[in-house]
Amino acid sequence: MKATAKAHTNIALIKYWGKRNEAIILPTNNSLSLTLDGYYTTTTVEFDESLSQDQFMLDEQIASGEQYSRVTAFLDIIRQMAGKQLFANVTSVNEVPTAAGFASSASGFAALAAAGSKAIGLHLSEKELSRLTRRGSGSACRSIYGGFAEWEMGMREDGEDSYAIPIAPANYWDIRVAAVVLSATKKSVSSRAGMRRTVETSPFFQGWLDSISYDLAEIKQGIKARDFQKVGEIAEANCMKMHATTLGAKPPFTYWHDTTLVVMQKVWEMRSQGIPVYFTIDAGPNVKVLYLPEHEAYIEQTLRELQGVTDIRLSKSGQGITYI
Ligand code: 2P0
Repeated sequence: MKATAKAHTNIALIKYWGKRNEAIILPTNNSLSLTLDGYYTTTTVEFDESLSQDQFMLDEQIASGEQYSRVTAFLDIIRQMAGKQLFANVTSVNEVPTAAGFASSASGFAALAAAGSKAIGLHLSEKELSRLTRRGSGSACRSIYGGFAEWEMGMREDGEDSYAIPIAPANYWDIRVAAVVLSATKKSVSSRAGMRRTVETSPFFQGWLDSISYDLAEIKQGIKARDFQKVGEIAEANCMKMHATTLGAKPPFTYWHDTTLVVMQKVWEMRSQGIPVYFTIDAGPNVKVLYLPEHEAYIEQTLRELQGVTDIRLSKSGQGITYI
């Protein structure tokens, strides 16, 4: 009744932004991501008849509050699926530095779903595992797969058709991502709250939704042809549209800081000099820069010299779920 799984985080190139059902996490649009090799969570789950409640150790500390309640609520789903009323010992170790601005919830829930479902004796297919993982955190359902993955939003109210599918494995194409760490630390609107406010109040939200099918079709063509310029252009434009929805919200908000714009402008400047380099930004101020290996040294050096940039973390395409 014990299992250990490792899952990597992912960066969305076509963003998940908006829910049609918050309780079971159903999105308003498909999204597409690249799983990253450097950032992962390793989780062990052991169901134990002698326990009277779940225990959750995160990075060698006893977790409480929202972190604990999200884990127990997720274990409840696993218990219900298995028809077993057993509590569990959960131990998670994150190798997702929060400073780099990657969500540990993606790797965290993917690892928890994989370890938890295996430990309790469920034999889930990858599709079933992705669908389960979605209930913990939406973006996590894409981390079941390595390389490029697409989360199909589905149409059903019960979420049975909302899960990720693999698009191309990690070794298909060596695309690199540099996470630009900024010194700014001001706490921003959480992605859950930001999504909700945007869906409910932004007149730009419909425009965002209307643009998704074109962006998805184009980026998938770009991936198929290994056309970096096409993939980069679409990913950057999609990110800009997502962030534009927040400016139209009531009250308006943005995840960008002054240094966010400095990095964006530097990427545009390098591009004007003929270097194929693009960016994407999630629900935070940090910028993720996309490039090909041959430009790594120059891009890293250029970004490091910017004022307000404290670190650059380089990453490659990563693997899907593994069991240890
Ligand atoms: C994404 N983000 O596609 C988008 C882009 C942030 C910006 O998924 O409420 O933590 O747990 O489903 O997955 C962040 O939202 O939200 C996110 P929940 P999640 O990666």
